[in-house]
Amino acid sequence: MSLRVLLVLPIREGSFQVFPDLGILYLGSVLKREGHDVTMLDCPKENMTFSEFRTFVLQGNFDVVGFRCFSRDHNYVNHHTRIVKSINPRILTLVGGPHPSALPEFVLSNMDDLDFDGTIAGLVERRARKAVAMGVDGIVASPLEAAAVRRIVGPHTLIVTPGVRSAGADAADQKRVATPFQAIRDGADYVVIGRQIIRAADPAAAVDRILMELAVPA
Ligand code: B12
Repeated sequence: MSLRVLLVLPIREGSFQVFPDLGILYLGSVLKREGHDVTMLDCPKENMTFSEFRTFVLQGNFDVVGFRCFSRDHNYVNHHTRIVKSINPRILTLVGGPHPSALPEFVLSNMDDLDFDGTIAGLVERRARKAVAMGVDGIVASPLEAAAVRRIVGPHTLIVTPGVRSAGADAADQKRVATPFQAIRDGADYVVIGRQIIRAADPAAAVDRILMELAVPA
C-alpha cells in the first residue's frame, strides 16, 4: 500500500542556520524507494507560520506526518502534532531524530498527539499499553522487548516470543534474536523455535539441547 507521507523540519524558536537535514532526507529517500508518495517540508526555510502549516496539511491529504525533533524543538513539535490531529485524528503522527532517540520515554509521555516516537522501544511500549487497554490475553513480542512488555502488561498477560534460538545457532534472516533462556528469564511464557529444530539433522536431539539450556543456561 502506498502512503502519502509528509516529512517536516518543524517551525522552531531562536536563531539558527538553515541546513537540509541529512537524517530526514535519508528517511524520505528510503520511503520513496519503497513506493510511497513523499513530501518534504522545511518550515524554517519556507519561513512558515503555524497557520500556514495548518493550511499545508489541510491541502495535502496525508496519511502520515513525521517530524525531525531536536531537544530544543520539543514543544514546537508538540504544537505541530496537535494541529495535525485537529485536522484529522486518523493521520498518523511520528517524531524521530536526536531528541526521541535520546529520551524516548520522555517524548512518549509528553506528546499526547503522537502515535510513534520513531524508536522501537517507544513503539513497543505504546502498542503494549494499547493492547492491555483493549483487554487482550497475550502479546507476541521480540525477545529483546520481552522484559519491557512484561513490565507494562503485568504478570497475567501471556507473552510469546519468536526469534529464539540457542547460542551459536544460525540466526538466518533474524536480527533481533535471543536464546530460550534469555527469552524466558525476560518474561516470555512461550518461545517460538522453528528452523533450529525442523532443519536439524536430528530434530529430537535439537529439542533436548534446548531443554537442557533452559535448565542450565549456555
Ligand atoms: C552532522 C551534524 C550537524 C550538521 C548537520 C548536517 C546536515 N546537513 O544534516 C550541522 C553542522 C549543520 C549541525 C548543526 C546543528 N546541530 Co548537529 N549534529 C550533527 C551530528 C554530528 C550528526 C547528525 C547526522 O547527520 N546523523 C546521521 C543521520 C542519518 O542521523 P539522524 O539525523 O539522527 O537521523 C536518523 C534518526 O534520528 C531518524 N530520524 C531523524 N529524523 C526523523 C524523523 C522521523 C519522523 C523518524 C521516524 C525518524 C527520524 O532516522 C534518521 C535515519 O536513520 C549530530 C550528533 C550525532 N552523532 O548524531 C549532531 C546533533 C544532531 N546536532 C545537534 C545540534 C544541537 C545542532 C545545532 C542546533 C547546533 C547549533 N547550536 O547551531 C545545529 C542545528 C542545525 C539545524 N539547522 O537544524 C545536537 C542535537 C541535540 C538534541 N538533543 O537535540 C546533536 C545530537 C549533537 C549533540 N550531541 O549535541 N549538526
